[in-house]
Amino acid sequence: MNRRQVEYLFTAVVLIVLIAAALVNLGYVLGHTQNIPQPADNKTVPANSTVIQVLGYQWAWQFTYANNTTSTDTLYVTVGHEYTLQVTSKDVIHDLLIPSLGVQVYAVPDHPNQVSFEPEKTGKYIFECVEYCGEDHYLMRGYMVVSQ
Ligand SMILES: [Cu+2]
Repeated sequence: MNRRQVEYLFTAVVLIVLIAAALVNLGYVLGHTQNIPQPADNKTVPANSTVIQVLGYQWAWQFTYANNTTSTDTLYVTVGHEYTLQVTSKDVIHDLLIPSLGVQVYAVPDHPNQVSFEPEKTGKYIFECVEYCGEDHYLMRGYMVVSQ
């Protein structure tokens, strides 16, 4: 084999490896994204869902409930009831993560995002901002209290 043939062979082998890796990865991604809600159907509030307004700001989370009461850094919900969080921000981009629910939603100024969920177990669950948003970013955390 001359030098040119070796280069063709090397290029072909690399291409085959990359295409194979891409196909494996694509299969994995398609197999694991079936149940993720898409942003397009993320603007209508489901029937029987209670809306809670969520405002992120440097550096706290404020929750406003249907009866106009508010709480800061603690989210109060009831088990077995469906909620819709409408999330926005007063200043910079924040990102609300509630790991126990698998809920993560960006808080973007002038661009409300929403996510719906139904807590299934009572307890106290941590939530936090997972988008670096300034020097006291680490303080943007609190608890979701799920009561009976
Ligand atoms: Cu933040």
